[in-house]
Amino acid sequence: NNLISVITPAEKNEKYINIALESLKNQKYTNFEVLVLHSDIDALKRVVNDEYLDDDRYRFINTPADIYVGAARNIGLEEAKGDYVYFLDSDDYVSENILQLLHDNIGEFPIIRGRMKSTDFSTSFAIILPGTNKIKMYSDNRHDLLRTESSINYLISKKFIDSMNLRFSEQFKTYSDLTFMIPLMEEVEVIPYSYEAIYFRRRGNDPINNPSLRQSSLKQLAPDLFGVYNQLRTDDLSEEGQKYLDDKLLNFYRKRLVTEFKDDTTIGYYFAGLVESINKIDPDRLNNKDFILKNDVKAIKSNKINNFRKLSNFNHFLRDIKNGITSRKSRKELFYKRVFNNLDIKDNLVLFESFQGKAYSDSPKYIYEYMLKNKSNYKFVWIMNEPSKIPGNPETVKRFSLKYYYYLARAKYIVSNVRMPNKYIKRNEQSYLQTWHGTPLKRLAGDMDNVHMPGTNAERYKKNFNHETNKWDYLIAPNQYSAEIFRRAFWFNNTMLPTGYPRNDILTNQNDEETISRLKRINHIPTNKKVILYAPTWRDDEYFKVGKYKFNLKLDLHRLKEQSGDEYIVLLRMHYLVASNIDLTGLEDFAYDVSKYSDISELYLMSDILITDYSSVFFDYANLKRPILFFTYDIKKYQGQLRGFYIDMETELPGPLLMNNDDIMNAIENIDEVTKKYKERYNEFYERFCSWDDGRSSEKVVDAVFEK
Ligand code: C2G
Repeated sequence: NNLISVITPAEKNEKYINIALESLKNQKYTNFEVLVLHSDIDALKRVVNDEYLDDDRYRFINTPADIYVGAARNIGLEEAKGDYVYFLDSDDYVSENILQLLHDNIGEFPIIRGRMKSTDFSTSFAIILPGTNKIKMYSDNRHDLLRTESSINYLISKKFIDSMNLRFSEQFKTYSDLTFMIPLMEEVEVIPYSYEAIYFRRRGNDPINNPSLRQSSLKQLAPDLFGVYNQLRTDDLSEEGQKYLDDKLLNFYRKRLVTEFKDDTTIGYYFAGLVESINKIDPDRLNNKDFILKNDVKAIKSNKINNFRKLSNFNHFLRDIKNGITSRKSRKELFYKRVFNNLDIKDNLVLFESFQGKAYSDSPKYIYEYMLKNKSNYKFVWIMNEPSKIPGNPETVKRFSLKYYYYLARAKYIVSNVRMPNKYIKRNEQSYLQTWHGTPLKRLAGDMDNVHMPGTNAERYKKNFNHETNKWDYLIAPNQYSAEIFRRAFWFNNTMLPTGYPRNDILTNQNDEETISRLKRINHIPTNKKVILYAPTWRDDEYFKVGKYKFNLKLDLHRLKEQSGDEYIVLLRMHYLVASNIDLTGLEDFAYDVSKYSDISELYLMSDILITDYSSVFFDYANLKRPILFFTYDIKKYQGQLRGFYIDMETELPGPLLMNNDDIMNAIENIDEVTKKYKERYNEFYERFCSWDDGRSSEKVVDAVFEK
């Protein structure tokens, strides 16, 4: 019965340490010790659960500050008393049979590996179905196991390590695992791999504020990779080892550096290191590689940076042309990048967009209308996918049309309420005003732990988001609460405009009978009944396809008609991302689908009661001080799994949480009582979220952003 030493460096991952330790506590194989390493071990112990502090199998070891993970693992190796060592990172966790399986199957081999799984759940433990413990043997192809570039999830004989005097190189922040694993692989012929022994790697951390090593900047990764490569890539290395390293270097060049070199000013930083490493590559390795790569390698080897820079620019030009020939979409992008972006900026040109060109609405609309009246020296262009009547008859362009790209490149000002496409290249002379589209209730961007939207994952989502927010020069904050959240969740360091929302100006300035009945008249909404507006949000995990979400109507409209049809009519307003059509047969003259109605602010004005859920609409609606009901039938799932909220729905909302149709019917029947009951909370809510909306928001924003 052998002792296993689990070595767990815990620097910067304090948040997850208890989960890692719990996964060890539950192990079927109990003869282990855990070496937890941290540079401030007392601070770490304060967050570790008592049960581990009281159990002497867990050893907490202080390390010097400012050492890299390789050095911490070396300290672990010195201290380990086990017959085997096993590296577990403190932000990951393992299945409860992992030590047992690895131990049972290592036999006479010096090393064995388990399987890796990525997860972005913070605590869940996957249930592993019982099955044959399939073992696969890696021999000539053992370097394939290093696709993860990692030393985690191997059970390794301690004697074997000691006999080789094997340690991690300590000078590299990233890639140090290879300095341990490559020499080790030289000394073994076969590595068994267990399919059933599962190690969970956490995804979904914030790649901007708290990057994992793998997510380090290219400025860190590239020199480290060159250094590790140079150290290991000797002539006595086996053919497999040499091939692994050469391919790693070439792939890194192709996948990461080539993209970086689109901006040719970055080349200088990497060039010397690149030359040194590329010179060591076996020329035969290039035989089956493409022509462009071969040419690049030749140019790098000649060590003339100016020649290489020219070649790199030319290659990017060729790639753009090649893409431009193959599709109309890329042809437009080619014009955008290579032609329009080289034309002068037009200083008086403002490009507006609301909800990706789907509507003439939201704060961009109100900023525009203010400018139309007060700034005659500007030219305005609206991004509109469908023809639409807009005051002042501005030029409109369809999103992703050639003209769209033209204006995207030439407008001095960009005003939008949602993210621009990733390919938007922000020019230095441009001013980008992001109005955003709501006070956040659901966790946003950098604050999200999990991402359950289709077609992306937490890391990619956050990186893309950060790429976007870096382009924002101005961001509007509707209230102090949002300003604080936006700074953090959007990684936003530019000018925050504490002005309230331009889209809410109308709620202060035109909350009068005349406007309301005029709006009702032009929209053919009966004026003799009261109006209930139902405006729910979208669900990340219910969708037809990327960007097209489903909505399952849970509100019983037939029952509502039965009960309150004499007094009320209902306006149904789906979120702009929802693509479901709602069936309203039998509900004529009672329920109206206003999902296509451009401006929700006008719907607010027309309605007497709002029903919503986790949508930011209630923060705006509260400006009107009219009753709000929350139809939160799926709050558990929504709050727990999908997003998480910034405020406590139970105690901070200006109205009741209603879980079923009975509650809804009841609340509507007794709306005056509900209003009375929530009066005080409503006032507090109003103070906190609506007090910046003073009817002059558009004016303040325009004064701050545009030339006098
Ligand atoms: N909206 C609408 N109709 C709905 C829901 C929302 O017109 N049925 C509009 C409102 O202007 C609302 C905005 O879209 O303020 C944002 O909607 P949310 O439901 O809050 O959802 P989301 O688009 O995810 O934005 O910081 C805000 C958050 O990012 C929420």
